[in-house]
Amino acid sequence: MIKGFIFDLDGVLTDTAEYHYLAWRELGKKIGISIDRVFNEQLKGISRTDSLERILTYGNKSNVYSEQEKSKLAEEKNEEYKKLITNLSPDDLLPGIKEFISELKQANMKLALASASKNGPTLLKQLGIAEIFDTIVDPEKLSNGKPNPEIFIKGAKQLGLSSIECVGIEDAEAGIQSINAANMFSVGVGDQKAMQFADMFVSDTSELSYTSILDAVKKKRKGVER
Ligand code: B16
Ligand code: MG
Repeated sequence: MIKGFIFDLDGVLTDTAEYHYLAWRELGKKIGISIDRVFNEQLKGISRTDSLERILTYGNKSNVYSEQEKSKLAEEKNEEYKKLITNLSPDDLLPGIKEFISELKQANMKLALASASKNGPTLLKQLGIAEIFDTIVDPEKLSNGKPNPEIFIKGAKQLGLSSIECVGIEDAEAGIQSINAANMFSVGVGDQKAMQFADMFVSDTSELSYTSILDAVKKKRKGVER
């Protein structure tokens, strides 16, 4: 029986991916690495420090900076990102999210946030949904980022639930891998190819519905029992 829903943030609740991209592109310019939107796809769901490593590898500069310099670069990117999200408001919730969350709350579902973003708590406040969430997994306390299942397993634990009692919702390939490895029902939003391993796929957040997800969970579990 499903009792909780665990959400990714960027790409599911709101579209901050564009701002992450703009901030990384800006930093890239300063260090002589040019990145585009295609490359940026690989950074979705990936932590700030791991994103920087990927960018440096991509630009053949992985051995150029000391650890201290790298943390300064990551900090610079975050300052730029924070500037870009200052005006984020409840109007920036992706289509249908407000209604979907109300539907879940009416059905007494517990809600957790499993975002790799250290800006998650601030973003939930700005989006006006901080009070609705029961818990937020702190990405600073994780030993492993997505695709490792740790973040979703912790989300379920913090809700006082087991993995099979939860549904995870993601827009990144690494995120779907993380949910599946946590032994949770996975719902993928967005690009069908990137979401190919999700248990259920919707192309747009406006298609998210509690009843259809529940039906899909039941269908999958019946198939397993057979
Ligand atoms: P921050 P999610 C992720 O959010 C983003 O997809 C990823 O691009 C970003 O690098 C990561 O958060 C860390 O964000 O720099 O704010 O700590 O998709 O896991 O909600
Ligand atoms: Mg995401």
